[in-house]
Amino acid sequence: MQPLRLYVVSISHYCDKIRWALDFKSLPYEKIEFNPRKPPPDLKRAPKTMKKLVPILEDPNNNDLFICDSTHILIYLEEQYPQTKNLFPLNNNRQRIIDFCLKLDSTFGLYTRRLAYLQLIGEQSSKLAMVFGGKKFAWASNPHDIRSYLFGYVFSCFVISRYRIHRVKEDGIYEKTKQLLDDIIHDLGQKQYLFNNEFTAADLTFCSLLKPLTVVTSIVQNPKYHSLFAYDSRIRQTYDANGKLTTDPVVEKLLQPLPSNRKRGTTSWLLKPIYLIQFLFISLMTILVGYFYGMDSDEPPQFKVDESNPSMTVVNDQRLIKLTSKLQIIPFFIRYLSHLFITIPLQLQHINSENKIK
Ligand SMILES: N[C@@H](CCC(=O)N[C@@H](CS)C(=O)NCC(=O)O)C(=O)O
Repeated sequence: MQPLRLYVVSISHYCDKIRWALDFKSLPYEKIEFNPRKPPPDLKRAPKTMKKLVPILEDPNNNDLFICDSTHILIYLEEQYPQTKNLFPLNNNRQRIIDFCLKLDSTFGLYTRRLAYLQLIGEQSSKLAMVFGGKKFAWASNPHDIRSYLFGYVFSCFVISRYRIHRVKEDGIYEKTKQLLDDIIHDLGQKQYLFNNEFTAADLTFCSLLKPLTVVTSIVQNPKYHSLFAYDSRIRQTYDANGKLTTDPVVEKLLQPLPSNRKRGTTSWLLKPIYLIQFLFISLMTILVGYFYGMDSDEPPQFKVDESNPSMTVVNDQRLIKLTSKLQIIPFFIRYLSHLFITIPLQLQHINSENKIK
């Protein structure tokens, strides 16, 4: 059997879900790093209609078939390689497990990603340099390097715009995430697994998509959710022996808890007037930008949904950023830097306020 080819971005929790499934099933594979700005040449062979979102699996043992969307990939692996360990038991619960995974992909996974980005950008945007340049540039793994700060600002603008991090509060993402976590706690009750009293794709999907919440202080520190993180470690210890070995060092570093929030009120009195001027300047810019460009524009998602099989549809929330002329770059940065300095701290305050993290 030839190794399967798995196209990934290393920080993606959806990609890690497939890495985990392939390891669990002991199927041979090679990972190919995907750069959205310069997709790997091999992907040119993929059907034009396929969404260029990873994970993407290419199977050289099946006429170089390409398949995307993590739960669709899990089902494919199960059907194509039935001799491997099972993730969808062949009983009444099979369809329920598939529906459960698809629902988590279209909701929970998108929410945890937005919350983790909000926490990273709001607390230390220079950490984003690690995500996008951590492998190429040594300085990128030091969030205190001035270059990381500058790159962090630039990347933050793209991430805020692409994942609409400035709208987390308005979209009720924190509340929806907590509701989902509460539902899972309720479903799990005293059970070891989500379905069938055995490890299934449902446990694998939930634990994979939970990972970004590791950096979201208000969730991790909430005693209500400790049992869920304990369930996640138990599942990983038993069923993801390779998880620790294969975790990307950048991801590892990124998932390390951030230093607790900067203490407020300790600013030197000499610096206070500078902060005040900065604050007034940014506030003014924010009002102007809001007036001219409409801060709350509610563009619909731009990744087409495959409607050929409605019961298998997966929703995505990314926006494509199209800067067609150099002239558009300036208003783009004015708008999203304003969000970075004004809106994002307010958004972070919203998710931290409940637990009163100081
Ligand atoms: N519903 C998809 C989600 C895929 C997705 O959102 N992939 C992101 C990585 S987490 C991606 O491809 N990002 C690259 C980009 O935004 O260009 C799944 O279950 O696989």
